[in-house]
Amino acid sequence: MKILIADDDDHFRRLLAEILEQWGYEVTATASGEEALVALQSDDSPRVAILDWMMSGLTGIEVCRKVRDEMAEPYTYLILLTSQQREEDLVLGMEAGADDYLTKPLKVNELRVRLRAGIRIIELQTELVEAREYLRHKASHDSLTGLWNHEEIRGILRRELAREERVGGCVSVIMADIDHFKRINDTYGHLVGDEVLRQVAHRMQVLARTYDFIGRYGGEEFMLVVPQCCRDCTVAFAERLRKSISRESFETSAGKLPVTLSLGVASLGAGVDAETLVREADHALYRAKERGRNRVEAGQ
Ligand code: GH3
Ligand code: MG
Repeated sequence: MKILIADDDDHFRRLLAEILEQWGYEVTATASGEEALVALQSDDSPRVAILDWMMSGLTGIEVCRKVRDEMAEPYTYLILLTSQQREEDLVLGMEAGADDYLTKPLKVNELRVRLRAGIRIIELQTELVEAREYLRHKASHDSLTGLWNHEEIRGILRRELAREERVGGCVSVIMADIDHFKRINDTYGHLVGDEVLRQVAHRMQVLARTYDFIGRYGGEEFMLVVPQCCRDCTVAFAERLRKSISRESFETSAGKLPVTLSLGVASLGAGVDAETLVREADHALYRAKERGRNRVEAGQ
């Protein structure tokens, strides 16, 4: 665990660093509030900081305020060091966002237990954030393919349409559906069908730009939201997707299986609502199926 210390008294700073290092902590020692703030705002910053209240320049209390105002996450546990024992000063320190305080001269045993309490809080907070991120991911992604799920991809489309309306330009939608997928399930079983779904998703992800969004719309149907790309550009993209699926058979536990995709493209300017765009893409997909599958069709 990394601990930051900030104290402009060289002797005290060195002493504190030595104690902490003896206890096995990795120490980042800084001699001013400004330096401490930079270190706390850097990537992989220490999650626990011991800040001297009185420093020339930015004081410990000001560092606390700035950290709380400017950095929501990851949470940093802040301990103020003070020789002022007046109660109102402590209240001020805690109100500025400090989690705890220690008074100088330092009592080593007290430092040890207070640090342990702080680290426990940081560890609990890390666990909570991880659990929240896991749930957030689970709620927005399809568990089989890892793509955005139905609700999320629709939400993304609405957001992208609202954004394009502000900045101008167009958002395109591709609806893509695996051809005769039922046959794969019926012939080789549902699990092989799942393998194919996962691999189709993966091949699409490889081709997409980082700002394209791919969702599993349902069953063997996918929806792609393609920002900043109008009709011709999206048709070309859909064509690349189609080829990347049909070009090479899929390696599955039942052997190599050929798979094809039919795609419908809709591309409309600002002011169009999500429903209309999806309906247009759906109609185009339907035409692609009717006209023989393994092809791309586009709306007007
Ligand atoms: P078309 O070319 O007209 O799209 O024919 P299709 O066979 O692909 O379409 P159909 O709608 O008849 O069948 C889709 C099948 O996809 C039926 C359903 O059981 C299967 N399916 C839906 N979700 C999953 C899934 O998560 N895993 C697997 N293995 N199959 C699924
Ligand atoms: Mg299908």
